Amino acid sequence: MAGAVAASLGFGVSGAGAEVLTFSGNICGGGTSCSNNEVIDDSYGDIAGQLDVVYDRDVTVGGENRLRAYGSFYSDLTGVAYGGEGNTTGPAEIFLQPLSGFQVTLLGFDLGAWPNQTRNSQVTILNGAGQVLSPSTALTVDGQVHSHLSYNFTSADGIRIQWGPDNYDVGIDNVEFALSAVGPAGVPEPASWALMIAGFGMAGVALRRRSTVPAS
Ligand SMILES: [Ca+2]
Ligand SMILES: [Ca+2]
Ligand SMILES: [Ca+2]
Repeated sequence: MAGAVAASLGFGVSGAGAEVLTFSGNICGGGTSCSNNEVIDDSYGDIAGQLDVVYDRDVTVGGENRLRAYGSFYSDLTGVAYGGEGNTTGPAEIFLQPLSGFQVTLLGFDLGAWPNQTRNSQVTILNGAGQVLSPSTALTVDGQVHSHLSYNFTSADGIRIQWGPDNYDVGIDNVEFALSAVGPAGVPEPASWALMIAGFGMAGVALRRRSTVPAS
């Protein structure tokens, strides 16, 4: 059932391929299509047992954990998520929170500006523990051609995408990420031990070789 729902939302459940949040389809009102400005379902993007996607229109205000959908007019994007209902104090956030045993890799996303106007915003990427992976970066988003940002951050704590304070006239789309299993912590498997021992042996060879190089 979860698989069928996920498939209908346009992303896969497993495998090596990237997942993309396109903010289109039946993702509002508990699984129906979105009117402009309608709240996006909390469940959109979630993958049972693997990932919870958490939306927040303003990380500096408690609660209000939602983003809203808009059909068009954010540059050349179709089906966009935005944060504010008017101006917000802080940035909006999409938190890609892997469940136990999984890690998430953020690959990129698009930003668009509403409507036909250049807009400014700031983007910060953090991991789930709040450590900054990409510091706050000022962006000018063209009103006709969207901006694409590419990343390659992986964390089992999750990835927080924050943009704002203008997250009302700057919307987000095509959030691309990949999920992968985290290896079990603790005692390595025998095969891993063999690899580690081989690795130590090679490190020893490298050290011996280096030590034979005459000092200059
Ligand atoms: Ca969710
Ligand atoms: Ca909030
Ligand atoms: Ca879209």
